[in-house]
Amino acid sequence: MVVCSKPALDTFSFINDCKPTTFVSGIPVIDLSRPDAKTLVVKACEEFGFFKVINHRVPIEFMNKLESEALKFFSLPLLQKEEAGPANPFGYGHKKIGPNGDIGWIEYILLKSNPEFIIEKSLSIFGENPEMFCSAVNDYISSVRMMAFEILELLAEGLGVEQRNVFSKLLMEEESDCLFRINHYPPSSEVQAWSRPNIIGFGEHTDPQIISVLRSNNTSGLQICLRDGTWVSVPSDQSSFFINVGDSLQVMTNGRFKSVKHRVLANGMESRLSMIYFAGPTLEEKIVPLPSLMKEGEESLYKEFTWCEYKKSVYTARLADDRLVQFEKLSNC
Ligand code: GA4
Repeated sequence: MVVCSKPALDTFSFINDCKPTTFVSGIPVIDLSRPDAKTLVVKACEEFGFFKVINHRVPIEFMNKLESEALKFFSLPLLQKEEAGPANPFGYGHKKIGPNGDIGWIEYILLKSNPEFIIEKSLSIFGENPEMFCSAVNDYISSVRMMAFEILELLAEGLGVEQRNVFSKLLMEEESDCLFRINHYPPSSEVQAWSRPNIIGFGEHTDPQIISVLRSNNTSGLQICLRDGTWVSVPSDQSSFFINVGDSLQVMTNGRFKSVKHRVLANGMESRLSMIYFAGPTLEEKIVPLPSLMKEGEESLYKEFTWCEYKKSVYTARLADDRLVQFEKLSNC
């Protein structure tokens, strides 16, 4: 668990300037078994860049098993957690997020999502007994990956694109750059939450990939930013998934969908545990608007770039930076 002495807390950021409204009914909820799911996902991506998914067919046992393995991992002594390697970017990290000075009230493990990589990391952490952790992560990822395919195919259908797998095929490539992250936000009551409310767990940012699939335990903390700039709290729901539109999908839809700015506050009495699957394409993939989505005469809002180029710029930026700006055609950057 992250141990922060009181003076160390001064280096963390706090939110003072927002009055989040909790809105339970406002967040789009998509029942994947409904025949109109394809229309609803498109609407949700246009209006929020974010939605909740129910009836997803990911077995609850996979979610529970991974949660309990993750909690076991985070309760290990710091030295053993560090056996997973420092998060540069893959491995175990605490407080530091990314390479450019962002910090949060958090510890995490960031992994490539392919089974070989998971086996390697599990071995370095758990030595002779890596099986439980390894199988929990792999079972969970393979099931969530199928759901991600389904959602991306619904999106293509809802957008009226003939090629149903136009987005999902990007993740199906063997070399696709999908990541998996488990975040643990320890209780901030340890450091007198009453006097320092709203500690930033994970600062505001958009996800660079196509979509991200998030599942958390029943501790709230996630907030999304609406189009009008209002921050709203997302009520937690451990049996559902939350989908974020990422920067790449914004570009592929030529701005029709917007990647959602989000953040996590760690001001609770209980720890928050979240697991996020980041669906990215191969490094060589060109991130460009789908020609079939362009109306007659419509031009791309963005300069052409590959996922590899975008990633490079992502890792030279700060978490909160608007990283797409430099790829916009009208930009002077
Ligand atoms: C945000 C989304 C994913 O968690 C992540 C993050 C990455 C990291 O933690 O290494 C980044 C962040 C994320 C975007 C800006 C850069 C890179 C931290 C950071 C400051 C794994 C990703 O792909 O981009």
